[in-house]
Amino acid sequence: MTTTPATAVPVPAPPSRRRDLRDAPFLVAANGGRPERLPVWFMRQAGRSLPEYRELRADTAMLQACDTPSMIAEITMQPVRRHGVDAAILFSDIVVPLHAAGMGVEIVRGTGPVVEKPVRTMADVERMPQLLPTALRPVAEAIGMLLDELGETPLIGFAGAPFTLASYLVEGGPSRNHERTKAMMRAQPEVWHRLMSALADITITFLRVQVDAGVDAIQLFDSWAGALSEADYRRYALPYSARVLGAFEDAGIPRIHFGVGTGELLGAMAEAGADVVGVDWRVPLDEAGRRVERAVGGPRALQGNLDPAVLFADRDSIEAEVRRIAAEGRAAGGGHVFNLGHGVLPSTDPDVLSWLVELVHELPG
Ligand code: 1CP
Repeated sequence: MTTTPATAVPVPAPPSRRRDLRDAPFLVAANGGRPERLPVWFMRQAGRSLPEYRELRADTAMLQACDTPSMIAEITMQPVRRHGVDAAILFSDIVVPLHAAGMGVEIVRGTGPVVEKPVRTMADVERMPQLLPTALRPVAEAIGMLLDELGETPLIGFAGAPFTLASYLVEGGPSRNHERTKAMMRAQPEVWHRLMSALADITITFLRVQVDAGVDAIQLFDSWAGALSEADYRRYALPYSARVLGAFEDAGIPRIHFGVGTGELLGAMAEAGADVVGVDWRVPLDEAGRRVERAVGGPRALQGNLDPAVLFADRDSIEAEVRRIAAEGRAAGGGHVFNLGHGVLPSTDPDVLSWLVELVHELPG
């Protein structure tokens, strides 16, 4: 480690240390190509189901772990070592940039993000702090450590999309129906648009720090966008996700755009500026490919889409699903990155995940 002497002169950002991994199967597929073997990684592969994660996190609060470079790097590496997945995803959370900006947010075990003072009025939005890139130094430092450790395995950076972040801020925590959020869109549209604009800025800063530090791809998680009709998505959410994705159009790395229950939104989410469209288990990949192609006039790579609950079935049933999804992914015509349709469920047997990686690797990309 080198130390930098204190100086009054602004120090320019170091040049990105991004590695040249263009032949890595994950990046070939994400860029629309056909690698020799089908690449696979799992949303929420870091943490959750791994005993080594639970042990490491036993005495450390989630956001504290996300603020500690050595912990970020170690937890990011755990599923790569154990399962041999084709990509690592940075260990962090979608609320980390809100916390780093100084908003009162905690991640409560067994619940998820909880916001101290929900954002519900124009005054609340105007009080929102800006996010300074320097507040994310631990994230940049962890990425630097990971680039050394990962070898040929690409690293995915991520952020929550403005709509999904807004839902946590407006509701004050996880929500089934997003009722206050949807009420704000219609009843206080000027507050809504100011909030979404502020969240797009925060999201761009969070991703910019990760891209400058050298991540090989980014994923925008709009986990709860599926709660919106297409018309509402286009009016109230898409412009802000498009602003975020557009900011990285020339970054030279694939941009993955994912949501849950977004079968009706796949075309609109591709239009927002995705190189890879994430698909949950409700729509077969060949049909998802048709919806995306109709919207943007050409194929896009797809990521997905095994139902995470299928991993609790017997191995023959899992294998049948994997082969069906691989065939549908090939039929879709763009690249295919194998993944689950949503995150790994916490009680998933890690040995099943390792076996699944071996199985997917036997299939052509
Ligand atoms: O693979 C990984 O685990 C990488 C790290 C990661 C990612 C990509 C975490 C760690 N969180 C996320 C994204 C995230 N966080 C999303 C988008 C992805 C998705 O839809 O699953 C969302 C919606 C959150 C918000 C969040 N954070 C929830 C969901 C709550 C709800 O509204 O249902 C929860 C439970 C958390 C806490 C959290 N984040 C990550 C972990 C490992 C945990 C559990 C913390 C613990 O161990 O107590």
